[in-house]
Amino acid sequence: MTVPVPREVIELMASREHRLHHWLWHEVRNSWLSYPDDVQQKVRDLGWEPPRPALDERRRPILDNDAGEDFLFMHRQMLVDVSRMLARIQDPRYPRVLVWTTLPPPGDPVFPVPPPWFDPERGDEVDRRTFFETIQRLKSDIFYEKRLVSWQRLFTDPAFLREVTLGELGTLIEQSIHASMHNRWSAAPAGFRPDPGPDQGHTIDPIWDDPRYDHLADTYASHVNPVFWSLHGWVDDRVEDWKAANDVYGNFFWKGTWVGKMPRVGEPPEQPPEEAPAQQPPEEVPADDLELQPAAGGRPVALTEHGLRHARGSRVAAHRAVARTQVLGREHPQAAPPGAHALLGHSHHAPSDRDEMEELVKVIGECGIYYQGYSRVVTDIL
Ligand SMILES: [Cu+2]
Repeated sequence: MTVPVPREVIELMASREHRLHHWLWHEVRNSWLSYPDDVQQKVRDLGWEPPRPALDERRRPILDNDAGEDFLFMHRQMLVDVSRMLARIQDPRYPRVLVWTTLPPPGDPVFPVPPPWFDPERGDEVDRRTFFETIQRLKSDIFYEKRLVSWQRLFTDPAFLREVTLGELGTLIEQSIHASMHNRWSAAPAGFRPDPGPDQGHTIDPIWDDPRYDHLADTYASHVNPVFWSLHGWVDDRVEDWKAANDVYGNFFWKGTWVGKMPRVGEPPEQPPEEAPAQQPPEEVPADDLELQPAAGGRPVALTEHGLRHARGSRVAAHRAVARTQVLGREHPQAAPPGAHALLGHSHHAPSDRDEMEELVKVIGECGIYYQGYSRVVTDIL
């Protein structure tokens, strides 16, 4: 993998604050209904109660509470933050997130599928064997052809998108194609991070904060890996497809906007400002350029009318090109709170924010209830 991501972006994503935030966000919304009352109370006291749990007591996905919107919204914020940072750095080798407009097929030179890996720490012998076989299957060509291609077709099909709420769509994507992509493109890590149980002193050892630890199958590390932004770019585009299929526009449609507890510094004003800040005029990009590099991130991109008429490809491509301009909307202060990773740009954050997250790790470590990362792929959800 040779995606030339600027070093400082990787280092920031690898910071302990970002790792803790992403890990905790996934942990509490997935495990909330499995926690005993006293643990729930401690999580609540720390300000991290998820308004919409993602899994029920039996750890099955909840489809009807809009938790899927939280999933889509929170990861959209992460993409916005990375995009903003890339826009600020302006490294010509990696000017913006390389969003996957379609999933890379087997043999893709830029995004090859790393070989399956074996987790020696996992459960008993049977567990380890089963898990290896799952990873092996997710990485196979046949899985791409049989599952990924059909999921991709389904989640981009306007007829299907009209049948589901955005919350249902988010959950279906999260549990199936999203979890599969995380595992499929994950490489063997140098080591397996243990849960913060008693042997770990109920904390996560700082050795796992090394920027090289970017294991795509661990929520403590996945967002450090550039493949994360590419695959979440694909996920994020489904929001725009859903909007197009359902005649929804603008950015005021969100019902699920939970991003975890936000840092206290740089808090936005309670009321949105009277006037939205002046937006930069969209940069015009010729259609051909857009085709060569369909990825767009923090910098607004618009096609000229001429470009739109001549854009090769279908109406869908034209729609996506237009939808991309709405990256502006994503940054509208009324539409979105600062990203979950609003620590970006705030080098002087309050130490208490991190202390709170460390405390929460301890609470979870002591109760010993964990979410099994992305390894639980639900293939029969649809
Ligand atoms: Cu995530």
